[in-house]
Amino acid sequence: MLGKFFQKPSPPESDRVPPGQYLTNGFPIMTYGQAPPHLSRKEWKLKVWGLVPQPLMFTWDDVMTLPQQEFTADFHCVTRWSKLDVTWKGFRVVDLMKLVDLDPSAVHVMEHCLGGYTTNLPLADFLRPENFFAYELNGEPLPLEHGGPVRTVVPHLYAWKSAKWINGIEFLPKEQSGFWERNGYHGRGEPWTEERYS
Ligand SMILES: Nc1nc2c(c(=O)[nH]1)N[C@H]1C(S)=C(S)[C@@H](COP(=O)(O)O)O[C@H]1N2
Ligand SMILES: [Mo]
Repeated sequence: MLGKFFQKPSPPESDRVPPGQYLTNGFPIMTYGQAPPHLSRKEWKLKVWGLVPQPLMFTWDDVMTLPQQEFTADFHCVTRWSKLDVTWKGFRVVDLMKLVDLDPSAVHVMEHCLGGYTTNLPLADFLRPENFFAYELNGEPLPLEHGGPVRTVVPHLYAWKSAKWINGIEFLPKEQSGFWERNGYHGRGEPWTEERYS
């Protein structure tokens, strides 16, 4: 898929592009199946369950009490396109986690999405300070096809770990596989070491 939209990285960008990846200026939409029905911000809810004292439910108003900020992150899809410097706005995973009394036996996380998509990652990868729940893209409300109203952005792993239409976080005592992970993708998905497939 080389040509107008996909370019070989040239210095100084090349040191930001993981091996086997090509740069794109567009922002391709990668959805397995169809986007779920549109949810307004007021309709959106985030459930947190698993290794917590009791399940929690966060609303839009709840998460708006957290610090909000714009952030810029590179985005690497395992199908070999990368997009540098995507501008989002949201709140940090670690700030939401200050409201969660996590059991020390939790070692793994499942992200659940409206529509049924799931993706898993180790707790330490989930708790990285650069991970966000995002609700704006380039200064506009996050479009439905990119995961609006709210998605996760986990910049240091391949983008299938950045869950669109996020509506649940489950804390687990051991690794469980999400949708693509059950279908051959890697449990962790680190782009610099090309953890593409298991
Ligand atoms: N709910 C959900 N989240 C998802 C996906 C999906 O199909 N459903 N695709 C993943 C993949 S493979 C990629 S590359 C990114 C793509 O995000 P984008 O469509 O905003 O570019 O979303 C990830 N999150
Ligand atoms: Mo992807």
